Amino acid sequence: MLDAFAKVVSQADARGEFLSTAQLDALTNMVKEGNKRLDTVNRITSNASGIVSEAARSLFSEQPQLIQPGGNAYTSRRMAACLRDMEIILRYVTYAVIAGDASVLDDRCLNGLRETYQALGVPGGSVATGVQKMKDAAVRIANDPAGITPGDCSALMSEIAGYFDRAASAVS
Ligand code: PEB
Repeated sequence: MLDAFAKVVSQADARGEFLSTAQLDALTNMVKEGNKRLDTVNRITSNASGIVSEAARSLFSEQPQLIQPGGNAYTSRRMAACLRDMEIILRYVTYAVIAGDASVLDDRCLNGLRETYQALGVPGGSVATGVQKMKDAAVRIANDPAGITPGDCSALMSEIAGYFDRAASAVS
């Protein structure tokens, strides 16, 4: 598991070189813009259950077969497992955002997840749709200009969207 700092250290060490100017510039920018990252993680974290339930409600209204008899979210046990899975994925996305690096998401959440769903008979494409819906909700909440110092958060928002996309393509 790496963060943005450990990542460049390991890359530089693998080449036996000092940190490059480009690497230092990228980290300088990350520090300078750090409050945006912290605020974003704070907002997503404190709205996590709303993000999960909004996304799940929308998924089940688009794919009602999931909650009908025989569906993969039918019975409270499977519904609970589904909501829990979405929450786990969202939690690892927040870890990746704070770290500024996807490796924690890859190593501890996504690795082997597609195979797990295949073995369980859970439709990965539907999980991916749920993840995309969490992305929309999370970016909307994180990018809301209300009640915060206004600024350009576009780069951070596309980084965040990238972590959700990574999760969605890992399961579909
Ligand atoms: C992954 N999900 C399930 C299981 C595991 C995971 C390991 C099997 C064990 C269990 O039921 O607890 N666990 C989960 C995860 C990590 C982890 C992401 C990462 C660290 O440790 N059903 C649907 C939707 C979808 C869904 C499409 C979006 O209709 C999910 C939610 N996951 C789902 C369901 C089950 C499951 C298990 C329904 C239960 C399957 C079953 O027992 O029939």
